Amino acid sequence: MPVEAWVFGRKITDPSGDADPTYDIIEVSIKEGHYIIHYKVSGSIGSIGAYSVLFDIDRNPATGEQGWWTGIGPEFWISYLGEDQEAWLFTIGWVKVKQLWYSVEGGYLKISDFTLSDMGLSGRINRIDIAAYSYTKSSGPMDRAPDTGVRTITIISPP
Ligand SMILES: [Ca+2]
Ligand SMILES: [Ca+2]
Repeated sequence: MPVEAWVFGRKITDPSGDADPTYDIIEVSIKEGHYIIHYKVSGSIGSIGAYSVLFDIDRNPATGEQGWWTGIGPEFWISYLGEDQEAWLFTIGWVKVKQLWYSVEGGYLKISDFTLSDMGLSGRINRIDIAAYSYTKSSGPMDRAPDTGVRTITIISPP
């Protein structure tokens, strides 16, 4: 993917129909200001689904969490764990960093209340890689956006 200036609200899109509708990611975006993730699947957000946005903040897939997420190497990720009705910011080893607020509105899962500083990023310009996953705890990954690779973005913190 080409490097692009971060435009808050820009969507990471994925084809519809390439997974079970509960897990079939069609778009993910992050809004400016309160850093709200908008996560949309082609069906309904699942009560037993799990949806994650992965942040490879050192842009090195060899560092960070591996397992299902080999090839991305996220240092931090935000997950909505449907069966637990919780959204968390995690770091390596599934260590909980911060509990987040979420809602399901208009077909979107909305997760908010996280900041760049929660991931050790300053207010300077930061370039990071991002990908999204839907998965089940028993079966693993169900869909990914983008389907291969990551989206490299430059975050320019609001003044
Ligand atoms: Ca999809
Ligand atoms: Ca990494």
